[in-house]
Amino acid sequence: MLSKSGTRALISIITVVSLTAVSLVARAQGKITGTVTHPRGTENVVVFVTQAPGKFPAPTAHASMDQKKMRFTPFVLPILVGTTVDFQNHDSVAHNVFSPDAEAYNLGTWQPGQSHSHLFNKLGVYAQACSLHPEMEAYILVLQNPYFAVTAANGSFTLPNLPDGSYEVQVWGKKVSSADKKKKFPLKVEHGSATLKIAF
Ligand SMILES: [Cu+2]
Repeated sequence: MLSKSGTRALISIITVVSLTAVSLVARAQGKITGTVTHPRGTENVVVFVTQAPGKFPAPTAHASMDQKKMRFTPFVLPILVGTTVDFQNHDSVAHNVFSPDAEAYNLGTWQPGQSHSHLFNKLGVYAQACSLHPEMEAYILVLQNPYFAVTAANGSFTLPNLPDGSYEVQVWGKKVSSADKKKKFPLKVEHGSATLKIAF
């Protein structure tokens, strides 16, 4: 028989062992990586799961789109529907933000150091423009689920961990034709892992 303190010690050892096991399992979680090859460029292409089962709560953390050195940064920003984006101005001149897409908004014009926010509640692609600097542009993609990534310059990407199963993946890029944007690529996740080659 164990004494009371012996039992308590044993329980804490079991707790530590099982917590370690849980974190090892989490670490053993695989990776979902891939590459996009497209004749018109592979950088700044959004790779996203078309439809994932379940409902995804709107994130409390805001995403951010900056205006810096007379450019929108990043050029393309994928977000989960329900996300608020903070539009910042880190230049020494005033900037404006508007979009002609979906409900079409104009957030106004504001000074360096200030920011304005917008909540994206509707799926779709929203071109971002500045009425003061017509050469400025960027895109916000409002998506159904949080499983998306933006390609690096060499076309590589890593998707967030997805539950095992079969999915369809699509891409969006400014230079990708509308026919190519409609193409769906199968993605099978097994033991948390998958490798995907998306070639056009
Ligand atoms: Cu501007």
